[in-house]
Amino acid sequence: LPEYQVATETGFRTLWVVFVVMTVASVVFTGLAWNVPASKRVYHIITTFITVIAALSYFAMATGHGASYHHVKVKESHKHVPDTTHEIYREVYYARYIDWSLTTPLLLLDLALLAGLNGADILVTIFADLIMILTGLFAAFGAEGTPQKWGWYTIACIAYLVVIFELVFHGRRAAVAKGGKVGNFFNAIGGFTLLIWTVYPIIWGIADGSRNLNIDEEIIAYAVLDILAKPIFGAWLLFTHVSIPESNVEI
Ligand code: RET
Repeated sequence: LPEYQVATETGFRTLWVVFVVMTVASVVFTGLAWNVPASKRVYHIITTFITVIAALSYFAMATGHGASYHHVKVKESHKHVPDTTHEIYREVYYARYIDWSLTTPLLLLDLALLAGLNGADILVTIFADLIMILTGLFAAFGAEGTPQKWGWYTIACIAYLVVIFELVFHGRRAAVAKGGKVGNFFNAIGGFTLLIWTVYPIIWGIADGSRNLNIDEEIIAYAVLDILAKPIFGAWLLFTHVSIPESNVEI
């Protein structure tokens, strides 16, 4: 009999909680946008898009949309029992990848505008980021026992290294050159971002990759990360931006 790995009550409750958090953050960020002149609203608008997309993605997952089954045949080498296979159907929330393919470029745009990164570097950063998320999606549905799954994962990690390289080298240099408090703030919020983002591929490896976390535990781990990476990151950026005139974006 195949084994089904699915969310239970705990998982669904967590998805609803994050949906509410993302919705409240979207309302608060919109309110903050109205309290600054239109010329200072660029970060507010980008950051509100991020939490709105997350709210939609969490609504989909909490109502049972946005997930598909990944079928895995695991070979078991029992003594005296040759070639036994064990079938697993594990839920994969592909809605996360749709969310991430839109929100991670927007998060990077927030950081790139703060640093004052040039157009070429912004394009490379966002291109590498899209490759990371889309190859991560292929990894999630990749076949085991072939190079496919971990091959895609490796490619995604290389793309992630390009994103890190852009932020750490070009981003920091541009931010420090802007003078004032921008350099210090970019180092702080950029460091926070790298720390949180780096936990995603680790959770992926333990949950989707090797199935050492059940679906509920996976939902909870990503919930904590998503709240840190979107509403907490966003609130920090918006409140600090208002007090640093050099962080203004001229468009
Ligand atoms: C995957 C798996 C493949 C390898 C790598 C990954 C990285 C994902 C990251 C996601 C960040 C998401 C954020 C969401 C916003 O809330 C796709 C998990 C490297 C870095 C910040």
